Amino acid sequence: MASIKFFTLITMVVILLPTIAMAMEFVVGDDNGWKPNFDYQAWAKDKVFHVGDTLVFNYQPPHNVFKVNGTGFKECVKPTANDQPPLTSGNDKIELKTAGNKWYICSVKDHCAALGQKLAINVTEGPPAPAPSSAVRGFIFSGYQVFMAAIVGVFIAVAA
Ligand SMILES: *[C@@H]1O[C@H](CO)[C@@H](O)[C@H](O)[C@H]1NC(C)=O
Ligand SMILES: *[C@@H]1O[C@H](CO)[C@@H](O)[C@H](O)[C@H]1NC(C)=O
Ligand SMILES: [Cu+2]
Repeated sequence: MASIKFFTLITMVVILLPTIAMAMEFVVGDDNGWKPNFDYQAWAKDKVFHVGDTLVFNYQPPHNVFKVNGTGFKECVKPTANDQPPLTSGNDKIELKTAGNKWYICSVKDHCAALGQKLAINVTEGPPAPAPSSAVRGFIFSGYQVFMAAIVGVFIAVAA
């Protein structure tokens, strides 16, 4: 009964898709990209960033992206050591791996200090709302997934 196996496979994909989709990709500034004279605090204000999400910085050189600490953000000072080079690709993706506050600046001229090319976000633990009905070893099962799994179970029971 290859068709049952195929159906089951497809259904499993449908079940798991929301899990994959839960990791969000945030394009910083949306269509404005990463540039001077844009209010990134306003952009970030109504967004919730979770561990596992990704920030995408789109820009034209010579802008860049330095990850800094709170002091570096406030004073627009890039890291002194060469061990933390800036991102310069113009399409930089940064995965948010830990919770807490993260700060990013452009170090070119006065873009950060005078022109607001700086971003501060607060990354929160855990999956986005709605809260999962159960969590198993880091795998999150939403009510939707439990529902779909139940349907597959019934189908297999009937087909067997
Ligand atoms: C912030 O970063 C700067 C530059 O990398 C460093 O010198 C400073 O010690 C850091 N401050 C804190 C509080 O970590
Ligand atoms: C960051 O978010 C966490 C969880 O929502 C909160 O407890 C914490 O106070 C926030 N930190 C700042 C500096 O806003
Ligand atoms: Cu810049």
